[in-house]
Amino acid sequence: MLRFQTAGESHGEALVATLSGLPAGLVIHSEFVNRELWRRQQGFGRGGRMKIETDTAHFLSGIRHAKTIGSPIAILIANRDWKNWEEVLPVEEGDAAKHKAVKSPRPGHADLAGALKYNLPEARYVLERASARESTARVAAGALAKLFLQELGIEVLSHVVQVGGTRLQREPKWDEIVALSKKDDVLLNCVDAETEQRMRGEVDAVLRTGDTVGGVFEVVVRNAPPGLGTYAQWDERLDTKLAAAVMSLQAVKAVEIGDGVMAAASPGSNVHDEIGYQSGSSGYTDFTRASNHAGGIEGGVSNGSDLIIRGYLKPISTLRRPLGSVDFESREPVKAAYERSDVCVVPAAGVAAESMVAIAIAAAALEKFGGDSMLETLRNFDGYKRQLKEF
Ligand code: EPS
Repeated sequence: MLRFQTAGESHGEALVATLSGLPAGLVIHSEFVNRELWRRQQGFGRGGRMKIETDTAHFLSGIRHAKTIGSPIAILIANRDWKNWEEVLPVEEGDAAKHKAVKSPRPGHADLAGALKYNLPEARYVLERASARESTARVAAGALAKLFLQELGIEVLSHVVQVGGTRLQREPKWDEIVALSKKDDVLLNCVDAETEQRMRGEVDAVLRTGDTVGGVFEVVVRNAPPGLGTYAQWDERLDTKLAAAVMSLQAVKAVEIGDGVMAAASPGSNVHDEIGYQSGSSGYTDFTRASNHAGGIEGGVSNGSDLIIRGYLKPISTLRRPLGSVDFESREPVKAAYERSDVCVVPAAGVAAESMVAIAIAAAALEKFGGDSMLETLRNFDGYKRQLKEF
């Protein structure tokens, strides 16, 4: 069973991820993991923090001689900013005068709900854990899930389909999404250069006005075999797992699989993907589809088409021109707290979502194919692929 958790606070010493259940013998390239961490830091509209950090994975356990050994993997990503916060957020009692209280909760952030829940007099500790900085640890773990999936021939990438009111008006090609992931200068991770410039205009506009902007990213899983997940129980459906994985990301307020939103307003004849048959096809099976409105999932089971998952991000809730709030202590009306933040994180959230999707797909693949070593997993997978061809 693949299991994963994270720990760490935005301005604490480090972020940590643990991942257990990967088979032994998987080759780990730390450059790949660090490149994924770098990708999460990119995009037009990131805040000053990204100039401080160069996120780098430090493996503490579970990997020896560049391969997994079947033991739990622990990964540490140091916060460079910690040196500026050591006295503000000490583990020991420290000097209370140095504490930086978050005195008025930001609408949209976890500040108020968290303070009420944990009985905290102000929101500093809430912000520290609720911050999207935590997604760094997810990306480190997700990179390992991606390396596992690559051994099965499965790729997971994302691109941005909307920033504010500007939406990509065409279907992307897989090669375009791959090319985006290889770029060393990331603007808004959109496959269409002209649309990307208009997206940039959306970010520029909110930068000028002290506001923030959200958008939509799309994660594509290429070459997932049919048969992952099952309709047999509600919580074993692949769409259940993918929706939860993506919804769990900070600022995501809706998740869509395939053309889910549009499908609700369309007749069935425009929505369902007609089935064909082509003997000797290069796919997992000789059954083919004329379209992929379903986003690769029918009845909670992958059907062999690309998996398409979209995440809808609200605008970041820390505003330079803050909304109304209430002072925690005086209960008087004040403006919400402001602290350095981003104004647009749609490309970065897409990278974090790739990681969450990769972990969910790796878990579903391991559930189906099992295996304590890569040799065993790949043998089981090959047997299943043969079975599909012989169906
Ligand atoms: C983030 C780091 C944070 C924020 C951001 C995500 O750094 P800092 O708070 O030091 O500027 O920039 O967090 C939020 C947007 C949020 O709302 O909490 C990162 O590494 O992604």
